[in-house]
Amino acid sequence: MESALMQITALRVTPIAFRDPPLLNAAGIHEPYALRSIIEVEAGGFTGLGESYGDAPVLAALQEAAPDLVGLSIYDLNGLHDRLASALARLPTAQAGAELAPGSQPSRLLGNCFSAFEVALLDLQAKVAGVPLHELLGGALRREVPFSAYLFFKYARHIEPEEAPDAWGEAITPEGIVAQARRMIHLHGFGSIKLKAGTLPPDIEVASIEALSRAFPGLPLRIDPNGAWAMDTALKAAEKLGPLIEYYEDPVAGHDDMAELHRKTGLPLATNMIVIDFPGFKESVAKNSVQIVLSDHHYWGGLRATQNLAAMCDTFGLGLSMHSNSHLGISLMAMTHLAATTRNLTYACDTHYPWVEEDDEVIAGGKIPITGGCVRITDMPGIGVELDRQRLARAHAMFKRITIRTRDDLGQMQKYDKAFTEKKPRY
Ligand code: GKR
Ligand code: MG
Repeated sequence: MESALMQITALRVTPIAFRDPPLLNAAGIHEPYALRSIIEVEAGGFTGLGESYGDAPVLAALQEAAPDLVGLSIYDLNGLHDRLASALARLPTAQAGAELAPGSQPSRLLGNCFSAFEVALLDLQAKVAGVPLHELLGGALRREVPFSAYLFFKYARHIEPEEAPDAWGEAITPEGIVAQARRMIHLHGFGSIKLKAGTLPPDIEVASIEALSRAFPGLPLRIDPNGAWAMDTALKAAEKLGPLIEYYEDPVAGHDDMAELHRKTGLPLATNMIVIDFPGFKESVAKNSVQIVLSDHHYWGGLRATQNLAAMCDTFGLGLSMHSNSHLGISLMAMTHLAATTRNLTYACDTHYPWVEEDDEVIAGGKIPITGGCVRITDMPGIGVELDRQRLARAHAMFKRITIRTRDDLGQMQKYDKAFTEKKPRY
């Protein structure tokens, strides 16, 4: 009965851009701006919020589908799926998406769009019920969700002379990485560290983990070369890394090499690259290629699909952690509510949020605090955040001002080094 009254009356998909530092990774380097879409869904005087990728193929899909969702009950998530599937079928075949932003890959479009709108609908459902999102997701098991300090090798400034340097400075040596970790831990109190690798020569990256373990004795450490290392390199690195890391994330590419590396080293291997859907999960179980899956509701098809993933990990004895791309506070709070309600999510989650500038956040009150290494859930209805319209307008204006429309870490790196290619393994 109530459901008939709670039909979607309006939707908005607003593309935004925010500043991003020159962070190095296996694909190249971050451009000066990251893109996101902010989703607003209205029904019964309430507004539900979502946040997703802002790359052109995803944006086009979200904007194509949005009008079709008017009139849908906010509780009808199967209906959401079906209407999205029909809307996306109208789109021309999408171009390639960014490799390190799996949600922007064409094959992931439906799950990605579903997730974007599902979060907004669940926020709306919870607001209508007057309960926090964590209650809708099954109840909070923890009020504070731990995140890890996500470190990157980086340059002091972008190559574009008009872009101002950030406050983090250069980090291209083990000493630079330790200094970056000190600053991040000082600001946010993180109790574990992840190092993005696959970019500088592996000796420097391994030495950086060794330096971190000396500087922060006892803190859990992870390293993530994004599949850029050859088997020999990963095996050699494992001799030094083995005693120091809690898991080894995507050191090599593909199920077969990951399985071989695990057989030879016994180290727990994690991934956000080879298990990004259930067929990939099935292959990993058959080959024992992965021991810890990094979930990410943005490309796993939403919050409820990620709960299914958690149940699968539990069933097959795999660990569960959480992946992140560059994002703002709506995503951070959706991730936090999900993690707070997921029993077997026992590793600190990843987040790029410390790299976001305060002025670039679009939610009321500015950036969400990360203190003691944790984000806290609240009992405010829904996700617990609202948009600040001025901030949103500013971020949208930034999107309109820049020319970046799809993440291109490779192209950005080629501005520094024309000979840089996407060759993998790189080392
Ligand atoms: O932002 O450079 C980056 C990361 O490399 C990101 O794109 C990855 O998706 O964080 C990610 C990861 O864990 O692989
Ligand atoms: Mg990763």
